[in-house]
Parts: sequence; C-alpha cells; structure tokens
Amino acid sequence: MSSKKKNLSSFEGESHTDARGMRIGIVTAAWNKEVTDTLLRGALSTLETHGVDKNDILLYEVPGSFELPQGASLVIQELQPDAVICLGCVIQGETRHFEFISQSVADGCMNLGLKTNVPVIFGVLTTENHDQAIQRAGGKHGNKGDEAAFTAIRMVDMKRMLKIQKGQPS
Ligand code: RBF
Repeated sequence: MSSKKKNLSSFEGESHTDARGMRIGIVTAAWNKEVTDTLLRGALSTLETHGVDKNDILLYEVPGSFELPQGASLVIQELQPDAVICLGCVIQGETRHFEFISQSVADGCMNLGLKTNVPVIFGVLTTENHDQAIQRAGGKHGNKGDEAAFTAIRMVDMKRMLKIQKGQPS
C-alpha cells in the first residue's frame, strides 16, 4: 500500500470503530525524539478519538528502535494489553546500521505478534533522511502514528468479532 499519493492518516468512512474498553500499550523509541514524539501524539489522539480511556493506554519508552520488540514483549508479558503499538524512526546514515535495525525491528514485531497473538503494530518510519521522516510525522504524508493506532484498533476489533462469532451457534 503506497502512501505516496494518498494521505493514509485520514480514516474517512472507517472512523466509527468503537474502541471503548480496549487496553493498548505504546512503546516509543527515544532516538529521533522530535519525530517519535509527534508519532506518539498522533497515536494518542487517534486512540482517544475512538474511545480508548486514557487509563487504558500503557506508555513506555525504549532507547532506540532496535529495543522496540523487546519492550513490546515485556509489556505483553507483564500487562497483557489487547495490542501494542511500536513507534520509532530509523533514518538512513552512512553505515549499514539502517538495514540491520529496520529489518530486525520489522521481524521482531511480526514474530512477537504471531507468537503471542497480541497484535504488535509496526509504527516505525524507515526513511532516507530527516525531511522524509518529518513529512510522515505530521507533515504532508500525514502522521503515521495515527495510522498505527487505527491499525491496532482494527486488529483488536477483529479479535472481538471472532470471539463473538465463535460464541454464536451456526
Ligand atoms: N535507533 C533508532 O531508533 N533510529 C536510528 O536511526 C538509529 N540509528 C542508529 C545508528 C547507529 C550507528 C547506532 C549504533 C544506533 C542507532 N540507533 C538508532 C539505536 C539503536 O536502535 C539501538 O538503540 C542501539 O543500537 C542499542 O541497541
């Protein structure tokens, strides 16, 4: 799904999902903090708009994006949230760290979600430069923090639906 032409952060027509009662963990990386703070603000605002209670949002910070899967794993183990959103920003530098970190975080989030069946949302910007990151954190490409939060809500909603359907005789 390309976000080049479309601002994916506007959820027209889909914004009525009722997220009341959901408990959502958010783990945010401190690297590139001016970007990740904006992602976090977007995620918080989207969760609250959809009815998630402030007290049901579990906020944690890790040093860098590489630590996000571990942070998310600890939150799942200790607090059993309905979903965890991982927010980070990895900007391409002159070394190969970019590739190692980006791939590890993506794999880590995916594997953790599959292992625990708790949705782990990949809200990590992986950009060539700082400007591209800013454009995706409240700039012309929207705020990917909003999008990550809405993805979490949709995944928890799907779990709720499955539970209801399972309880219904066919
Ligand atoms: N963490 C990020 O979240 N974004 C980055 O762009 C980023 N770049 C890094 C570049 C280098 C050369 C190093 C050593 C670390 C970087 N980190 C970055 C931190 C990384 O995610 C992690 O916190 C540290 O490697 C410690 O495990």
